[in-house]
Amino acid sequence: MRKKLVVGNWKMHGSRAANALLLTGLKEAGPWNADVAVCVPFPYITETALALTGQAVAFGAQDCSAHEQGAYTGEVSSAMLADIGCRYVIVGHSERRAYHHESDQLVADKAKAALAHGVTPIVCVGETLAEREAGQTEAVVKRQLAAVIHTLTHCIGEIVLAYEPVWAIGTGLTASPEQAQAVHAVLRKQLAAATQKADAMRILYGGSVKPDNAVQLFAQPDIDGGLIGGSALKAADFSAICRAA
Ligand code: G2H
Repeated sequence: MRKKLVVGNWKMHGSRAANALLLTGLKEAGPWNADVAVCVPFPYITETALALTGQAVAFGAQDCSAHEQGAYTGEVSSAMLADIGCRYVIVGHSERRAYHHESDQLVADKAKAALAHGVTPIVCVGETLAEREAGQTEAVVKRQLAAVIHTLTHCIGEIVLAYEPVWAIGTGLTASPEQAQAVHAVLRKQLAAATQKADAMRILYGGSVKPDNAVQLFAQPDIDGGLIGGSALKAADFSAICRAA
């Protein structure tokens, strides 16, 4: 039995004042049966860590460099994330693939760098609407995951995978539980061909998860929790989603 994991992806939202309110709300609402984490903008990680001291809510970042260290202006290494206590880092979110032209291989290299420092990468895969309509969903997510499997080899069992159909992100459109489950099953089968740990690995669903659709999504056999964007910005909504897991 896999323990569910719910991760808040704050994206580029927040301020010191707003974060303090949100984190206080979460502290009051928890604990939950699921594992819970928040991935926050870089400048707020340390303050988030302090606010969550003694709480069963982990924290992490939304991206990391594939490089170890050096002259990479603006980059943040996974060693730095480990140094400040990050448990997770999101890599390969579709917003980074689309707006920052991140390739499948770069995403895989970032996941490898994170694991090298004991930070668990939450690797995102997902198809665009055009790809879904062209019947390419399976091929696209399998290609994205294959790069990670090939790069991590025996460490693949250590990642968290997140399926986020691009057409469902921040649009209010959600994949139906059946649509999501079908892709999750494909991904788990691909993982099973690569590692004996596949059955223990968590595959999260992301894309307009809300309190009122979380229960049905999380009831699917291969959906092990969620990566939550918009609904992670309100303590009551995020907490309700955590309760549903
Ligand atoms: C997908 C998700 C969080 P939202 O990007 O990663 O965001 O829940 O707003 O669709």
